[in-house]
Amino acid sequence: MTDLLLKYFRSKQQEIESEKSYQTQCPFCSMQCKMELIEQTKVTRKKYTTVGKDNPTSEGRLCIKGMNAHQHALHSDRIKYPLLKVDGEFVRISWDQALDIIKEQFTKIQAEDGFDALGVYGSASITNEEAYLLGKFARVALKTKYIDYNGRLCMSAAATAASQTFGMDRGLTNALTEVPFSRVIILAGTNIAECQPTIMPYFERAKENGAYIIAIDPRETATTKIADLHLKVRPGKDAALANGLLKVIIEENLIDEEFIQARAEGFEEIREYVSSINLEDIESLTGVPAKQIQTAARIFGSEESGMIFTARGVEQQTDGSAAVRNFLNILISTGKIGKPYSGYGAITGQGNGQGAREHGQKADQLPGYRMIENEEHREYISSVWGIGKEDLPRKGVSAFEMIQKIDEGQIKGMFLMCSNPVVSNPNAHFVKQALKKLKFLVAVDLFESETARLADLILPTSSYLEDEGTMTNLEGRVTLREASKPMPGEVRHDWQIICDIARALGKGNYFSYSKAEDIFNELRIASRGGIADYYGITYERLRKEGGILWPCPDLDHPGTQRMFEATFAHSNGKAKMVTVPNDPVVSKEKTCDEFPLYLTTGRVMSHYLTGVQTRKSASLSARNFESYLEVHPSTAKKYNIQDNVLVKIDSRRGSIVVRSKWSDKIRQDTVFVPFHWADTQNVNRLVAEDLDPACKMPGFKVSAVKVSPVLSEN
Ligand SMILES: Nc1nc2c(c(=O)[nH]1)N[C@H]1C(S)=C(S)[C@@H](COP(=O)(O)OP(=O)(O)OC[C@H]3O[C@@H](n4cnc5c(=O)[nH]c(N)nc54)[C@H](O)[C@@H]3O)O[C@H]1N2
Ligand SMILES: Nc1nc2c(c(=O)[nH]1)N[C@H]1C(S)=C(S)[C@@H](COP(=O)(O)OP(=O)(O)OC[C@H]3O[C@@H](n4cnc5c(=O)[nH]c(N)nc54)[C@H](O)[C@@H]3O)O[C@H]1N2
Ligand code: SF4
Ligand SMILES: [Mo]
Repeated sequence: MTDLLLKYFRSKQQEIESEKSYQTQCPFCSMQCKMELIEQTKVTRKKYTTVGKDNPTSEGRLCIKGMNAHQHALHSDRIKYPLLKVDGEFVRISWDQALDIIKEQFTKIQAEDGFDALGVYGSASITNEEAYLLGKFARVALKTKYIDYNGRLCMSAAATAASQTFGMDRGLTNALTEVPFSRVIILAGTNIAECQPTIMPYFERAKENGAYIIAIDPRETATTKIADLHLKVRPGKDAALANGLLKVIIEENLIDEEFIQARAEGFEEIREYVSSINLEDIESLTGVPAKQIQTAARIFGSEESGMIFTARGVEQQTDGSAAVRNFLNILISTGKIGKPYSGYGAITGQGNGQGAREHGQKADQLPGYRMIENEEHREYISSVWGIGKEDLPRKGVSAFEMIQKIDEGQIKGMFLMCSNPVVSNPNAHFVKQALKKLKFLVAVDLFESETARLADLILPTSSYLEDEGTMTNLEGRVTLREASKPMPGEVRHDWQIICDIARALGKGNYFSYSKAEDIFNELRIASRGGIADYYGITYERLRKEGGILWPCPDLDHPGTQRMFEATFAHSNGKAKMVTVPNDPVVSKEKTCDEFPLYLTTGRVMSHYLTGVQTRKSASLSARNFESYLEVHPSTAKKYNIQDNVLVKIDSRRGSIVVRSKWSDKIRQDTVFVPFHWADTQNVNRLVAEDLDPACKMPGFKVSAVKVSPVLSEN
């Protein structure tokens, strides 16, 4: 038998004619798991296997998305040549033709309507080098103030909150290795088990070590399962819930008076505010029993170390940044920051969600987390770029506001790189109509996404297997994504495309790089002395050390494991606490007789964002091939909705049709729909366009809707 097996394996091995392997990192979430794609060429076909590689963050683990990422990258639908829309159909053209057309159209639009008639829409799924270059491209090559990116819909609330409270924003204040030793952990509006699956062992180890875990989510999820206490909050009520927790902590004297005195300001106003509210009101606002609020507050207040993590459940709200600040108030009141096993984490979303928010893709930002309206910052960056300070545009507007400017006719042309706003922005009908008004839209993508389909010109770009560059993961650890697979067809890297267009526009001398590392070396200088200082990080060090946590100001700096040990980043060194009202400044949509249910939106394990990539993967889409409505059985019965039938969901903006999925894990006043599908299943057709005034985050997590069966029984 053993001989037979040996013979069998040997014959199998002989079938393999050659084997190649490619080192890379997963193109999806912020864990940036390192992995290797093994390509075996057999007589008749190629076989691909992805394996995890050891590294300080994911420790060699991979989730199902990483394992199957090659399925989209190798898919026959990849765009391989520039495509021009002629009479409504895309036709193949050469790069020279594409660049000529861009030059002609961009020049014409700007000649007629000024530099700011062009907008740039970027992404946090591109490398640091590309994010940096796109910001420079908008300001130096196009001279427009209008640039923003999809991270606005993702990390902007947490980033604003951390910047306002701490004086700077690095997603996790501590390395993940501290999590297993923390005594109490709050997971607020985060579904790490499905969204960053390879992070879970850190929390499981914490639990084994006796940590008490508190989850805050309107639904029971794979993440809330690991919690000792689940606060099943009503959507959008996190700020009020945090006030309830603060009230108990302050009134039961579980605060760290010494820490507050030495390290923070604004505490007394909070003490005063919470003494004016009562727990019963918080209970009726949030739907969380007062007893549970007391238990959570007492445990969090009395343990010696503790951490709070937030993600989009808390943040994608019209008061998202304020709600996060209220959780930071809890952390500071109890002195649980800047110490071992204590700290804050905004669980970053996209692969380069951290790095791409630091180096100038944001409307008001310059590289190294510098600000475009700060005169010293303008001076420094214009000298790095070799332009006059007065030639550097001023600040523009946020991602969704750019869409509004398109609708109003102020922005006439757009350069879109690595995003699918028709599916990802709120009020999807409006977004589609607005984009159709553009005189000229260029989309750079791997595929003909729903938005690329609206473009006049699509430029084909390289995937994670082909495009080398750095990515900064959720810890703030800068990593080098090796990539060596040859590009298919006439595909070019995002950074090459930016340089090619700059050259066509006569700005080539500012964009003469021969490889990603050249751009990184310029970024190091541009970020030097800034908040997000990458100066001490080099490709050589990244290869040797496997990743470095910023800030890293010089070549022998080891990187920063834990933030705020001695001071916060405000000029007086103190954290700024702020009173957060129960009711937000921009009121959220309320349920009413016509729209009696709260709709909240989010993700499933097997799909990624607007699904353009994961819907191409057979293994992933087989797990969830269509969208669904998660609804409590008693709610479903009330509205005559059977399990597993088509349901129409209406809001004030529009309607969609998805399949019902009964679940007693969700609140009875709430329904949930994931956002990975397009067209008639695009949940953003239902979502309102109100923005958080501080950070311009849309309120993706609360809409008022009604549900009805598509086919009634009789
Ligand atoms: N599988 C998968 N993984 C991903 C992604 C993906 O698309 N698919 N996307 C990546 C990106 S870019 C991001 S930003 C992250 C997102 O990661 P998460 O923020 O963890 O994901 P979401 O599912 O959007 O929302 C998290 C949880 O918030 C809950 N929630 C909804 N409304 C509220 C509320 O009002 N309050 C509270 N407390 N909770 C609420 C939802 O029920 C959900 O369980 O994931 C990253 N990882
Ligand atoms: N209702 C609702 N809406 C949401 C959210 C929610 O929770 N609920 N979450 C929001 C969040 S957190 C996010 S991050 C946004 C994301 O929103 P989007 O940015 O619109 O989502 P993606 O699906 O990542 O779009 C990326 C596009 O770029 C392409 N692409 C992939 N890799 C590359 C590359 O390397 N280069 C280039 N040029 N193209 C590439 C992909 O094929 C795809 O078409 O959605 C937001 N929208
Ligand atoms: S999706 Fe995230 S957790 Fe899963 S393999 Fe990719 S980077 Fe790792
Ligand atoms: Mo995101």
